[in-house]
Amino acid sequence: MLEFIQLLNQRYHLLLNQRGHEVDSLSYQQRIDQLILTEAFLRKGQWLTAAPAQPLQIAVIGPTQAGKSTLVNVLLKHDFADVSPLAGHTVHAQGFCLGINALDCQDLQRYFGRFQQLQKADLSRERFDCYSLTDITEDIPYLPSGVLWDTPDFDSIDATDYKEGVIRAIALADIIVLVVSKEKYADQSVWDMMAALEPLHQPTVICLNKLNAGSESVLIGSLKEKWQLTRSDKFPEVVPLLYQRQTTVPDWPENQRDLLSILARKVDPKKQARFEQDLIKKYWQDWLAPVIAEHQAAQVWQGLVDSAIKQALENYQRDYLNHPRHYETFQQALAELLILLEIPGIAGILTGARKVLTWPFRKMMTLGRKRQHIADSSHELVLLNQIAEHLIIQLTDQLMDKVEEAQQRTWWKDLNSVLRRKRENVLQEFSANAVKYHVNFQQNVEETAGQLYHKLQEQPFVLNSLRATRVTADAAAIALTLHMGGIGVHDLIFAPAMLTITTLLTESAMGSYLHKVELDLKSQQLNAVNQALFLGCLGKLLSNLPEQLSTMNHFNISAPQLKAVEQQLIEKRHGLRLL
Ligand SMILES: Nc1nc2c(ncn2[C@@H]2O[C@H](COP(=O)(O)OP(=O)(O)OP(=O)(O)O)[C@@H](O)[C@H]2O)c(=O)[nH]1
Ligand SMILES: [Mg+2]
Repeated sequence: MLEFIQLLNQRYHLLLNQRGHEVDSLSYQQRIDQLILTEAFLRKGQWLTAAPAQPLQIAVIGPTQAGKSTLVNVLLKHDFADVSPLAGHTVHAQGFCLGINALDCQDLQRYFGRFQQLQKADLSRERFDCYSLTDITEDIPYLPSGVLWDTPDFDSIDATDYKEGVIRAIALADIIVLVVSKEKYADQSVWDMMAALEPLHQPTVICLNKLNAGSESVLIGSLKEKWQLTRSDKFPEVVPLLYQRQTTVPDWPENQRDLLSILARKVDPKKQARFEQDLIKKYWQDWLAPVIAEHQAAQVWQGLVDSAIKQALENYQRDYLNHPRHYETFQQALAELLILLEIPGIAGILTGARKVLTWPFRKMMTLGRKRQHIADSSHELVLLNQIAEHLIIQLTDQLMDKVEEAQQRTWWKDLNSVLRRKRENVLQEFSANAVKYHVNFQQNVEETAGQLYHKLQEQPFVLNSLRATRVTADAAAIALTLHMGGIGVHDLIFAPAMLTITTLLTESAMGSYLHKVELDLKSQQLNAVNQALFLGCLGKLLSNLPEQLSTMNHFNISAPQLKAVEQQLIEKRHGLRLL
């Protein structure tokens, strides 16, 4: 799941960069933020799974200048964190280790991943993907042992540069200390953040900083209202911190001395897995909406391909299989039959050929060469290639229409370019496969001739009258010439001798059998063309085109890939069902 969230995040990033002007960039940015948070929270889960007994993590978070660093110093009773009147002063997550040693927290590097741990003094504004850990040896009355994090703000103009570090620190936290000043507590950014954090279920405390004496009850009431509008969990404890004109450092109230230790007892790392699910569940549909929209477009495309293929097959039937003048395959079977019969009357005519070709000529004429020659002169192949070309023209037109529609315009536009780019390849592959089909299908033609031959053996009268016909000999010679590459298949059909033979057989007692065998052959042919060429080649190549859309512009996460991830969500995670 972590990998999938990372992939989704990466695709959203690319898309926002590439197509920021076309997409709803605000909602894309929001989703990226949610994905960064989720990724960090899942990393925490992995970190906890690898080593469950981790020190408590408390993060002090809030908008800029709210007094986060000041509060960290108040809690630590010492000026460890740097404080400044300039907005966006803290730009790295800075951890202070209490009751534990920074060396015991080395494992945190696994959580922070590409973020590098540095000494606090080495943190620089040049590089944001760093964090620091500092040992605190003093005894601190307000804090349980663990790591107290000072974090950068999430609302200043520059905050986008170091947002990921803030989110990493926030997602890591077992306890959240939200610091807001009286000027900032109503800011949308604060409540957006609190809404985003709800599924993480972190015990929270709010520090209301820079208060004027006497104003706290009104502000706390207003805070509560905001909280209840934003979140469905209980309004947390508020610690009012009065503005200190002289010292610039407020005091932590004595009556809240144990507050953070009490909250620490509520932390239950065993619930992490369930909370991860809550988080993913909250956003899943929304994150995947554009992915699903691509799937829907791909389905529409599949529908267009399917009906174009269906149309192509109908054209093939109309213009070849059922066309009285174009259909040549059965004639070929008849030609094969004549050769099989080896009619005595043709012996003389064949002599010439036999002289050149060592007998038996059927063996000599290697199957492949003969078939290749027949394929080269095939009208069927010309027609099949025309049908494929027509199909692609038709689909290109339909794609143009789709580009005009409002839905998924870029997807269709890009698919159109992919089709243009791949058109020649598709046609070439189709053409090569058509030859392969045709050569292979000669096998069926020869089997059909074999069937007819056996049937003729049972019909001595027809056989004899065939043999008695002078024209039969001519036809056999023509058939042989076809084998040797002397004429094309199409010439065969129109050779008067062949026409006579066909008529003779059709009108004989073999007539209905002949008809049946012809229908059989056609149905095998229709099936072979459909499976090997239209579905197996054209259909497949065209259906796969959307996969070739650039991941710079499209999510391009396939439906099976998504299904596998959703399955993971349902199955794993300690038997809890998510979706
Ligand atoms: N006088 C006075 N100043 C305060 C008080 N609390 C905070 N400040 C001042 O407010 C300014 C900002 O405080 P910081 O603690 O640096 O605020 P921050 O939230 O860490 O700000 P960033 O790191 O920039 O996001 C500093 O100049 C502090 O001295 C207070 O109670 N009294
Ligand atoms: Mg600060």
